[in-house]
Order: sequence, then C-alpha cells, then structure tokens
Amino acid sequence: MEVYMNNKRFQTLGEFIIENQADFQYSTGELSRLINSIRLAAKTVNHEVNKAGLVDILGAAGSTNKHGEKQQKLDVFANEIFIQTLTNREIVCGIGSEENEDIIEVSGADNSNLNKYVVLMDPLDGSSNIDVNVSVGTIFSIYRRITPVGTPVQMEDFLQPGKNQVAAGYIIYGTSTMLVYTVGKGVNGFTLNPAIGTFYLSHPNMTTPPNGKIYSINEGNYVHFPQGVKDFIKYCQEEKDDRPYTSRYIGSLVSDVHRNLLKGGIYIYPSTAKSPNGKLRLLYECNPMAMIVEQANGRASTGLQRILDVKPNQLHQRVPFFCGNSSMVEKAEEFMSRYKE
Ligand code: P6P
Repeated sequence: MEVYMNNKRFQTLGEFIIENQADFQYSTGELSRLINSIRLAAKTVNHEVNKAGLVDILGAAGSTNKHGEKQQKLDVFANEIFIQTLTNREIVCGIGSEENEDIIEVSGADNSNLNKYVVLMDPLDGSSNIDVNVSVGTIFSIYRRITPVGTPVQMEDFLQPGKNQVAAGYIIYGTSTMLVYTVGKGVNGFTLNPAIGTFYLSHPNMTTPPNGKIYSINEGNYVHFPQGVKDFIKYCQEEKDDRPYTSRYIGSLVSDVHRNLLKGGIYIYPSTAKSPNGKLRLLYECNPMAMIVEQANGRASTGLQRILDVKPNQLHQRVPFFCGNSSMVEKAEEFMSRYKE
C-alpha cells in the first residue's frame, strides 16, 4: 500500500535499501539481507511488545542474565527472535548479545559459513520499563569479521573498536515503532505502519541540532558522580544565558537518545559507586548509538575519550557514556577535563 501525505509519497524501507545499496562499501546483497532480517525480527518483537499485558509475556522470566539482572519474558523472547531470524537466514557468521554470556557461532548448512558479518545487539534495552508501558528498544551493531572467512568466528571478530562498524541502528517501540540506522552515509528513520507491516521513510537524513537544552541523567546517583559531572549538572541548572536547561530522563537509553537526537540534548551515564565503569555496555549499546549520533553531526565520548576509538577487551565491558549534540557534549567534556588525573 502506498502512503501519501500532502501528495508526497513515502518510500518503503525495502525500496530505500535497494536504491541506496551503492552507499554500502561492501557486499551490498548481504547488507540488504541483514537489514531486511532485522526488519522482520523488529516487526515480530513489536507485535509482542504492543500486546504485552494481554498475554503471559509480561514480568520476569524467572531467570537472570550473565550480569545477574532479572530477565524479563520479553527480553528472552526478543533475544530468541533476533537470534533465530539472523541464524535462519544465514546472513552472519556470529552474534553477540547482552542476554548471552558468550558469542554465538552461526555455522552454515555444511558447517562452514562464508558470511562476512557479525552482529552485536541488545535485543530489548530498557526492558524493566515494559510492565509500566514505557518505550523500550533494540540496539544493533554490525562489523565485518577480521578472521578468515569460512573459519569459525572468534572473539576478536567482536572486540573491534566502534569506528570499524559498517552499520548500526536501533528500533524504538514507542508511540510508534521506528527503525533508525546508518551504514556510514547519514542516518535515516523509518516508521512502521502496523496495519500492513511496512516501514516507511519518515525521517530522511536525520541530523541533531548543533545546540540543545535537554540533559538526561539519573540524578538519583548525584552523590556518586565524578566532580566534572556534578559541575556540568550545576551549569545546566544555572540561571544564565539560555539556561536553566530541561531535565528529561526516561530510563530507556533508546528513548532518551532518540528524543535528544531529534530535539538536541545530552544523555549521560557516568561512572557511579555501583557502576565504576558506567552501566552501559560498549559493544552493543554505546558503540552503535555513538555511530548513529556522530553520523547525525553529534558527539559521543566516555567524557574523556571518543567512544568509537575505545579498544574493547571484553564482550560485555561497560564504559561511561556522554552522547548528544556536539556543544553540550563538548561542554560536559570541558568540566570532566578539569579533574583528569
Ligand atoms: P538507571 C536500561 O536498564 C538501561 O540500560 C538504559 O536503557 C537506561 O538509560 C539505563 O539503563 C537506566 O539506568 O540506573 O538510571 O535505572
């Protein structure tokens, strides 16, 4: 079904992928199939997220993930859907997921696998919000493997710095469901028409405003923040120039970053007493969000170092995360640099 608004026809995701295959500097067919498989999995997860509460899929799964966090039933469901979809279509040679302690090797029918890509994902970020009907999201990151094609995938294929990503994106299951992704040539957002299961290009060439007036941080941890973060928060709250800024914190990374991407703003999850290296994971939360935000003219760092330059050493490692429009992230980094040891 074609969709028109003010006589303007909206392009579908499928048409967009075909039309822009040349943007992807590697094997175009595989990336198209990869994005299409993510699209299919997103629609399946969306269907369950949107009826959560009516079926026995709410609440805790009675299990915990490798981080000792209580898994929600939808966490487990989303993880299984994305792994199945990526595996069945034989598009990747390996998968890393927040919900799985180790990497998942995907072997082909004859036990070899000539696919060149690995996917890292947080299948359902912010899932503790599901039971209270707050938006949640899926985050994914795609690399080309660095070990020889046809051999079993290795951890080093996953422990690549974020600047090596060939694509990154997220799905936000909110008032509408959107797929937002980049292959390194800008960021585009697609909104799902659930009536027919088709994503339409609703947000072409997304760029974040150069300035912002929103700061997103869990101020409940204030006493444990680094002094530079405390100083930045006080700066945001000062009556001066275009300040005070507005505090907005949903507690769902995808939702907070998506809002700030559109309106301008900064999201910060710094080191705290409970999470001395921050709470967010580098490989499947910070790196993909950082690629998207940089592609949208924004900035993402640990407060001291560009996120995409961080060399990972563990699959589930955490880093402090400062992400948003450039001027606000630079200002926060300025305060952090005053206390750099
Ligand atoms: P806190 C969700 O658990 C998450 O990983 C992000 O989506 C969110 O921004 C953050 O943690 C919320 O953490 O400690 O503020 O509840």
